[in-house]
Amino acid sequence: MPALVMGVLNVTPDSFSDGGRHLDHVAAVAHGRRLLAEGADLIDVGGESTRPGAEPVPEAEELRRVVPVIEALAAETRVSVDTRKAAVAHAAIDAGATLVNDVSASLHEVAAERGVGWVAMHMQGEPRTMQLAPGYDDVVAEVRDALVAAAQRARDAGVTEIWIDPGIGFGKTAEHNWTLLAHLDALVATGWPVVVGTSRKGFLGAALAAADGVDEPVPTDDRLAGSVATATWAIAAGAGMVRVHDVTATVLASRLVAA
Ligand code: HH2
Repeated sequence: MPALVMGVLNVTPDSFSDGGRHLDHVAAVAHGRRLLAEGADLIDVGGESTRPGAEPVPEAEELRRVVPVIEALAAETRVSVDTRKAAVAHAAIDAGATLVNDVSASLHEVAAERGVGWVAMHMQGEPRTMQLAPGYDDVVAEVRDALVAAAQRARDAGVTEIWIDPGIGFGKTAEHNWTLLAHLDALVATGWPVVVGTSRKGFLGAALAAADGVDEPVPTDDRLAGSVATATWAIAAGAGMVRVHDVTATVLASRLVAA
């Protein structure tokens, strides 16, 4: 079966690649429908940017951003909620979300209580400060061991659908990101299904610029080739799901790898 493609829908003013584009609920739902028409298997709705340096969003504001959008889209497809807050996860589930995409890897009890799936993503530190000085002795082993421990906690709490995600760009240098991608097999070998999100991230902007011989990182909208190449790489290494902004090309890539 081809790897699942999770389409990103950020209902935020400040997300690094699509911030401000879908703040209005009507525009957000329309964009979610477009991602579905492009072949997304599920839509990941988020109301708080977790880009490096981002300030936390108050709970009421995050609820206001995501709940109406989830309500509309959940009638048409599977929806995950990208949040670090238990109250937002609960409200999203009430609105129809069936997967908690948890960049804090701490909401497994919500998933257990409500009988929904859970993505445990690895992050060193928190978004405001995570890129100041990320450090590991052995990034692959440390990320793997933290994720396996989180998955086991969730299983013990009663969650039945558990995904692990190395958290590309979350408290990691570009070199950490590339090392994790090069050794994704170590995550796949744990037996827990793996999600990977590289889409339009900064390390791709830098690598694409270097490939072109320029100093300035390639802007987010021009990172398609890097996003699809790394999603394809992740799928070939055994990832079961990729989280992407550019759905059409990634769905084709996923089908090609399966073929
Ligand atoms: N990356 C981002 C957000 N959520 N969730 C998972 N499971 N894995 C990821 O790699 C991941 C994620 C960051 O990307 P984006 O949503 O595009 O930007 P922002 O955080 O600025 O809204």
